[in-house]
Amino acid sequence: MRKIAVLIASLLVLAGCAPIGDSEDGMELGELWVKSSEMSMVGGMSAVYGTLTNNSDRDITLIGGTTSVANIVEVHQMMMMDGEMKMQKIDGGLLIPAGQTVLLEPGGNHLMLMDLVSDVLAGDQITVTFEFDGNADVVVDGMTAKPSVGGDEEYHSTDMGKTDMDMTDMETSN
Ligand SMILES: [Cu+2]
Repeated sequence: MRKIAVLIASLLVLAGCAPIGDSEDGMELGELWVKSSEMSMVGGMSAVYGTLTNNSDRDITLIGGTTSVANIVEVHQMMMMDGEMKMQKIDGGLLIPAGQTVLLEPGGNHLMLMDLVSDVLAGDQITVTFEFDGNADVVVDGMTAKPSVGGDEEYHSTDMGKTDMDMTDMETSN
């Protein structure tokens, strides 16, 4: 009986250790890209998309980021406001629940790059640091810029005056 008890005890120790190693580095980022568009010039804006997978057993929140190509990086969501889809900063960041994957995609959640310090042209490669609460920050090198395949719904407008208004709305929501 004693041998069995010892064996069970050591199995419990092994089982208890495994998830800890896993949660040391819980975030897995995939399919990352940055949008190139007519808005992605110096002083303009762009956005980063991809998948955020939380492999840990705890909740992790994307709270922001940094990149050499933009002065301002914010976590945004799309919201229906006054009958229109508009983007808005997510106060407190984007939650990625334990064991789940959250998408950053055109028309949905995205990491917003504003006040660009250099153009983001198709084929350019940039470096972005993702900042998390509950996980170490993740630096991604060589993120490629390409036009949005889903259209430019976030910034689409029928005239430039409308675009200016949307940008003002966005800034005042900060
Ligand atoms: Cu945005």
